[in-house]
Amino acid sequence: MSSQSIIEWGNLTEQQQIEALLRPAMKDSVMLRDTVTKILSRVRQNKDAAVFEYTKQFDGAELSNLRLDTAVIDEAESKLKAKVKTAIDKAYANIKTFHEAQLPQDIRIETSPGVICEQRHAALEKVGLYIPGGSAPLPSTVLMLGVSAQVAGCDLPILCTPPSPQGTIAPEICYAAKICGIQHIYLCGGAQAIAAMAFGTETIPKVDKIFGPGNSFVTEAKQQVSQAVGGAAIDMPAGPSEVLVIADANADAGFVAADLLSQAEHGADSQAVLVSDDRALIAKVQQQVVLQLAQLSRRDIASKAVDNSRYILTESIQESVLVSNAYAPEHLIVQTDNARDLIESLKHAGSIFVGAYSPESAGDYASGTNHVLPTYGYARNYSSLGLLDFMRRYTVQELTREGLENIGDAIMDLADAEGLDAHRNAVKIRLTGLDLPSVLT
Ligand code: HSO
Ligand code: ZN
Repeated sequence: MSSQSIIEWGNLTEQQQIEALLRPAMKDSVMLRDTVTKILSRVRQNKDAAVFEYTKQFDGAELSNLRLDTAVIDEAESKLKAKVKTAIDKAYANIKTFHEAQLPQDIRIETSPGVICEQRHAALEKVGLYIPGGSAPLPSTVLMLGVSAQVAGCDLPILCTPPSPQGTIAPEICYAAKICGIQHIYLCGGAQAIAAMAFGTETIPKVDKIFGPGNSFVTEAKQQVSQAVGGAAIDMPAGPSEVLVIADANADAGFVAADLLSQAEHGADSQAVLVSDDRALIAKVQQQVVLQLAQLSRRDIASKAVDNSRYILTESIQESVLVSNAYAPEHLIVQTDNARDLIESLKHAGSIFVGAYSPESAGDYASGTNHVLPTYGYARNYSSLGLLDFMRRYTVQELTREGLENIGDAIMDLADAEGLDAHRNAVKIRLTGLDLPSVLT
């Protein structure tokens, strides 16, 4: 990263500025799409049999049952190190507190005399939570999705995660699921898991909405099932994880470097961007990155992401804010004097971490906010995951005769303006009756 050159924002043309903030192209190959389409249609047709086959092919596990025995879920707690259990419990409590506070208020209002309108909320009944496997098991993601489903009151939350070749999953995942009230864990991953949850199999129930991060196959599968007739809704589109740090001359270069690296270690395609108005600070961060990177157990992965990181020098912190707004980062860390004063002007970010003592890791694990966030610039138009994503809102209305009289003319005149006679008649027949020719017998 030290070899990474500093981009001087003010010297770039508008086009160069756009290019400086481009994400790496998401894999959108025909091969990826076709492979996923094939997996979806085979799971749709052959159900469990196809999932067993793909689990053998992709995860190397020969299973006799796709559902994890509930005894395994119950025993997981005894397999955890005490400090891990305590950490999961602490994170659970904070995430629950924050998500309980998000419970929405129903509305009941009389818009005109005799016209009652209500907005109510109901939990989605069946939700599917996807937890990726791979090099690091993610109990924190189980908590983010599982607590939300639990607090919302979803009846049947199910969880899919790929098994090891031995057909097992990490006890941390099982324990986190258990405290979120999840009894149904299925041993499958990838596009086949998304297909199974979207369409249902003999063993895996069909769900209404699928949540959770995943690799490019999972992301593509989520996109395809969300468009398929009889498929499932999805939480949000996803790309590689990313962080943008805004730091001024007084920021601690070691803190900033640690934050950039905590993003970089997620994957080779992770994005880490530093925007600062101070050239000396950028240089210090670059040195720190080199020093800290060398100590990381995942330095091979992190160094690939570090190679794609960007250091942008601006004229002022106000200009840094503009750069951040243009990039729309998933995570935004602000390490400047009076960081809180900038919040109002930071328009597009999935989650904002304010001040020197608010690392991204806090939100990733245990502060209480949800770590499922819009990536890839979607922070411009998508929300961070929250309780409402596990609910649907709907309306109720009730009019008295007086209520219908009060708004009847407006309804009938609008119906006339739209040329929709039957709509007008549905009011007229109630208020004055219709002049109909007598029925001939
Ligand atoms: N930073 C990731 C979440 C995560 N970090 C899980 C550690 N574990 C995406 O927000
Ligand atoms: Zn993270």
